[in-house]
Amino acid sequence: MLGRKERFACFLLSNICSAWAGLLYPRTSQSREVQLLDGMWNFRIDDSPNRNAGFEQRWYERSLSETGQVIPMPVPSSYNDITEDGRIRDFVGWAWYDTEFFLSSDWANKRVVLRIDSAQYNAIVWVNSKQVMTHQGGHIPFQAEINQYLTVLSDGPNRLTVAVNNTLTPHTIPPGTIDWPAKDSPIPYPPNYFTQTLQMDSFNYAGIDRHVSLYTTPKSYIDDITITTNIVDTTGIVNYRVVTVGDIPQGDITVRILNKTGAIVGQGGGSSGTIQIPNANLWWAINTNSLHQPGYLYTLEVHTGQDVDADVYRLPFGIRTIKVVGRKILLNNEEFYFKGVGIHNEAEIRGRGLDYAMIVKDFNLMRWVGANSFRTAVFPFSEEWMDQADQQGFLVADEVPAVGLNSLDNLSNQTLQNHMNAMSELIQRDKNRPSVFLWSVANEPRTDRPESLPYFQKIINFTRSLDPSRLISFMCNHDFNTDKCVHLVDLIFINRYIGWYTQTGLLDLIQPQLKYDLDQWAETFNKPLVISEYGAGTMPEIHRVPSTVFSEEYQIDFLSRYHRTFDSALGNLTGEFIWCLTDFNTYQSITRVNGNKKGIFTRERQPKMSAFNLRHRYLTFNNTDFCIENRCT
Ligand code: BDP
Repeated sequence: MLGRKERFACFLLSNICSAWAGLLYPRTSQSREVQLLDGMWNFRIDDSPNRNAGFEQRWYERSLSETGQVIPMPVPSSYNDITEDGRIRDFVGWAWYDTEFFLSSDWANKRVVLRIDSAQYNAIVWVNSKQVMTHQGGHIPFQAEINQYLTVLSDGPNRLTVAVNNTLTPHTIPPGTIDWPAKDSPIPYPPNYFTQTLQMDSFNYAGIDRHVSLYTTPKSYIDDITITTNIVDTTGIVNYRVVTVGDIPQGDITVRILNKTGAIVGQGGGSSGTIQIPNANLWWAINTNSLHQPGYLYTLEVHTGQDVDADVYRLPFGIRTIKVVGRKILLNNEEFYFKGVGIHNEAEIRGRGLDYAMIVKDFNLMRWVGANSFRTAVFPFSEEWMDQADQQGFLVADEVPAVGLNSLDNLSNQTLQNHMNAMSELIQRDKNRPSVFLWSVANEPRTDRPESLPYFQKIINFTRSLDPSRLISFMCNHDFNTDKCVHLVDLIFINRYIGWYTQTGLLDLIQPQLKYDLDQWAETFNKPLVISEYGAGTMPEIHRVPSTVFSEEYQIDFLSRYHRTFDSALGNLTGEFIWCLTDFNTYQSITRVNGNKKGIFTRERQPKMSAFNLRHRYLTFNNTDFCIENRCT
């Protein structure tokens, strides 16, 4: 059952209520099986002038290979980086995929769900020529029960067809535009020529970039679980709510909490309740306090009965609290400082498709530099990625893809609906993660106009109504005296580029101007203040003394001055997120030489000099004397 606030939110926005169906990650159990459909699929783009040939000719009614020439395409991956064909890299419109699969006859009496973990941006899905689901928005799973479409359960292949469209409009999240040459343009263009303009610097990777799976549940099943936790003295308080579908009497639901060694440490029954765990092991962040074990997870195990057709689901969770008190952030009632990194490196993972090796590598890089937190800029990362944050103990600022809402035209009712939809899906997916301390509703939105206020009031109130237990903010690039919405947030995040986008090359201006800026924010708002981005583009192996922009020395000089200033403002500052962990791909532009180069690691995950600088800072935090070349006093 939905809570009162959720029902009210759904009443206001009836078209987003489907998001409140469960999005539990597919996990095996005594009652559930999972079959991955990843692999080599068939692929073709629809480059017909109106990009509509696939629908006019009903490509979903046959094998894609019968409709024209197909190429092999790995799923998961973004199709853009796979071929040598610039038309595929830069394609805008419907791209078509298909594959075939067989099911074990054991599945005949089970509920079968098809789940796509992410398709960028719009997707339509058919099973055996019948449309089974549509979804708008990348980076978030969507799923449907498909039993009625599986006409050939045991004696033939099933065909799965997916059409994915990466077109961004002024009202999508993120927004963009399709630009056609003026009809009466005297300048010649090729026939049917158009371009897509992005309002973000990241490359608009597209395709099926995460897992596709089938999983089974019994016919009556666990649809959703919500856990919130609290701490009283040394006792962990675990509130749970289980949503079931089908004929499951309340009294049949049992809930157990297992510790890391599998011992039962708490029990409950019914679809909601509270379980107390004396002397609980709390969930702590890594690289913060050596007395605390980071990332301690319990398992909530739900059974819907004892007989063979009962459903069983196991959900990892952590016991922790996160609070704002004045200008401080408290994790489990202890003051916390974010030694953070902004990450855009899934841009690369998206380029290659979800890649377990890269996930582990990037977590190893974060551990190595001594970080304790990161931000998923500027879209939600995969669940496999987020699992590592829970397990290793990184606090996460979890962001929807609302990047580039930089004109008032983008702040329409239609955008708001899409934005709310994206928020509710993200919360539905990640609401049980101890790592997630913050819902970030946008990156650098147009919040410096009075007209923006109603929009941001609505999206922030809506987010709070869905999850009052976490903090809410947006990444702000305006000034303390120009932003009109920052009073709505729980803690203030500011992106700052003094010495890079402004005052380029003028290192001496960083400390006085940044200090003034931080002091003004602190005096104006009695809220925690965090630097959510600061960074300088750096070409590895370009060296200059004295330093100049794009050299490794400039990045060090730039960062050192920021760090000095942060340290001088420590009472006012509750954390810093460097921009960014690794270089990443962007759209082509003359301000980006082969992508965004603000990484402290290259795209190949090798350190620039700055990685050592940050590592030293984070591992010897509060040692304000550290400064390469002693040139940053
Ligand atoms: C900031 C944006 C971020 C960009 C960054 C940059 O928030 O998404 O990647 O600039 O240009 O303004 O490096």
